[in-house]
Amino acid sequence: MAESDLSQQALARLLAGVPFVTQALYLQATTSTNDVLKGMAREGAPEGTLVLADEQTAGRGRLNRKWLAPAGTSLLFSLLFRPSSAWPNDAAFRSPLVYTMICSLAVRDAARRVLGIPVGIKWPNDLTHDGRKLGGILTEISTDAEGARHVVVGIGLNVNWDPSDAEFDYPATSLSNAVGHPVARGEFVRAVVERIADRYADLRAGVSPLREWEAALDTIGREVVVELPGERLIGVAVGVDADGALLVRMGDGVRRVVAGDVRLRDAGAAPSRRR
Ligand code: BT5
Repeated sequence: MAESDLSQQALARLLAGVPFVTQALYLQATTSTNDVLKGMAREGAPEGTLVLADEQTAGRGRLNRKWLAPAGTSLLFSLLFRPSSAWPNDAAFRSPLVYTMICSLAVRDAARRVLGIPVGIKWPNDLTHDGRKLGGILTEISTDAEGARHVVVGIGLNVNWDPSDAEFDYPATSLSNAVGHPVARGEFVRAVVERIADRYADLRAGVSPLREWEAALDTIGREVVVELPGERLIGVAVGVDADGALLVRMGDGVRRVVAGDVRLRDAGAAPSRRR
């Protein structure tokens, strides 16, 4: 394998001075950055701890699905939030989805600013470019022994590899595919984390990301297929409610979808690939 462009020293240098980041740990290979950070959180790691790996042997998506990426090709990192109940709009902090929202919007901001490309969001946690999956977010909320909540957000982004032939549930792409040349991972991760810091500061000040996130969803206004356990819904996604649940208009009214996989009906993703 070619020598990685990231290292403990490089990461520390890149993230020095970025507000919110309190410590950054680089791992050449690990199981899952979410699992490592959850362990650190239990041991008292401060808010703003970041763990990044060049390779994961047990990278996870939602529902224990796998996140797969060849070593050194991607951005695979997790960030720790410790929401305080003293903050103004406490209710907003209780939903794990709000952290997914600010982090998705941050990736979108960074892609526009650093690379000049549009990134969409596929409800609830996928990042897309040109209708293909570019990355995903896994947000996990836990409670410490003392009862305090903490949130670990894991971000996986395909950067310098071509996943178009990979056997995933949904067609995939990468930043380098989107721009036609290799992308500097360090510069990109810094831009994403800076934007997360800004958006988290806004959240703490009581600004909800909900409507901006809704506007960024590829899904709205489109005919969608929603896969629920034992049920498949087909309808038009008309918006999200105050909790971020997807509202799908069907023949017999509007259904509220809290969890589930959503596919655009005309996206051409092969359902036969689903596990
Ligand atoms: C996600 O789950 O999309 C969230 C992925 C989060 C990964 C990050 S990496 C850093 C941190 N540490 C972790 O262990 N996880 C986080 P979900 O919506 O459930 O999508 C999972 C599905 O995406 C899989 O079942 C595959 O079909 C597909 N997939 C797997 N790897 C992919 C890739 N590199 N690019 C595109 N699709 C992929």
